[in-house]
Amino acid sequence: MSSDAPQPHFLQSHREDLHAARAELLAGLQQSPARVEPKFLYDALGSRLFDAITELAEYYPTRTETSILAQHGADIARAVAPDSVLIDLGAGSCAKAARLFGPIQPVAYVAIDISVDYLRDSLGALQQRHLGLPMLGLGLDFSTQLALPDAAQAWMAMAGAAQAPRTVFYPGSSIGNFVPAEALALLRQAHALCAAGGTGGGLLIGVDRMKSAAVLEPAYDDALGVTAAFNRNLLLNVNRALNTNFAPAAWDHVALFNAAESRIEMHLQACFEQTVGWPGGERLFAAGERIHTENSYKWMPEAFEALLGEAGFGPAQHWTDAQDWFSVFWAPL
Ligand code: AVI
Repeated sequence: MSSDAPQPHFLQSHREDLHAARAELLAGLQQSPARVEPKFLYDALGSRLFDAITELAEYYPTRTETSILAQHGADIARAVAPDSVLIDLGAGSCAKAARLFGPIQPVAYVAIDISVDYLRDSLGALQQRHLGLPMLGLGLDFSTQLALPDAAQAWMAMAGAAQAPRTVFYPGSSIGNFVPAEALALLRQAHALCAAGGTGGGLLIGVDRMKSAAVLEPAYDDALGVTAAFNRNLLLNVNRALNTNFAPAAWDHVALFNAAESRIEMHLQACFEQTVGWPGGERLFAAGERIHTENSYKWMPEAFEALLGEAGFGPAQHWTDAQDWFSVFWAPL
């Protein structure tokens, strides 16, 4: 690579607060039933295990969303404002957003993930394939607050995109990992983020739809046990953060469809009675007692459209697949 090849710009605005993470974990472990926030699923190994999940035959959301974006790319491009800044929430490998570059032709690309280190390689490689597109990698935990820091606004001004419409892209049905009230709060912040740009902006968001438990449960409890490993790995992450002595093999992976709440729940269930200790404390778990680790809400399209409206967006349109399993919504300002 020549030294004058364009390079993406990187900003890390999220600083991990270990003290707060420990306090949150301890509080959750002492609740009844115990719970650990799903963000603890995603250490480096957890992120790789999640990537493996997306390749599984049973886990339909990723490939279904990809097929919708490919099949309806031209319609999506007609809906999205031309010359917008593409702001990618939870960008990861940046692969999904990169597939939109052709159809929507953004003027700048802002990839947001909790860790900018995770973005460094993928965004660097992507920049070499799109030399003329200004790219910013931003380390931000948008699950707590979604707003661009001043340095990111300054970068957009330097890239000549301060007044450009903003297309916020939130794929993968990650919105489903929030309870509806939190999902609404995040969508309101996404609306404010779009509204701070030029006219014509909006939100392009992937949402998993309600379907039968016969399809949903295997998607979260696959035959190879990859999702089980993903769930149990959370315990290793907790051990590191809290100095607990969880033994992952002593916990069963449970994925169940809660029809009343329209969600898949993941739990870890104690295989036998056991005491888990940490410096200064311990908890006895009875055989069969569970730790709730994740919710994945499934939405009816009408209900999600109403939620977008409540968040301040204009009338949304959406595209789906042949089985009506997943929807990609365009919600304009
Ligand atoms: C990241 N998120 C949208 C995934 C989901 O489907 O809720 C996480 C996941 N959990 C188990 N499998 C995948």
